[in-house]
Amino acid sequence: MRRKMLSILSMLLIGTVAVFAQSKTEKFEVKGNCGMCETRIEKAAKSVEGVTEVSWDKETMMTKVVFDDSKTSLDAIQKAIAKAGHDTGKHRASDEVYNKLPGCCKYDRSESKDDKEDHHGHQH
Ligand SMILES: [Cu+2]
Repeated sequence: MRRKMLSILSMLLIGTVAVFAQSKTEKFEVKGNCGMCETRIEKAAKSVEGVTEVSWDKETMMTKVVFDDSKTSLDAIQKAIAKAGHDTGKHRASDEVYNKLPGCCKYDRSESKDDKEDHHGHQH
């Protein structure tokens, strides 16, 4: 009888922990250039309900997000960032939004570098 009570009690405890442990931390890449991009990316991610923390690093282009797993998903967050003009691993920003970004924010989005070589050559 006592043993049974204990196992019920521990099951209850595990259940309680699962309910409260919904805060998830994830990292993913977001393309960007400067401090303005940082503001834009973080603002976009924070506008998603359930996101509590965002930080984008312009050196590594990695975004760290903390969010409530029951309210939103990594996919929804990346979608919101893409909507603001920044490519993420899962979602690509539309050309229209990308073209509206300020000049300094036009990050290099060429996956195939073949057709952009002429920018780097300085032969005269
Ligand atoms: Cu920028």
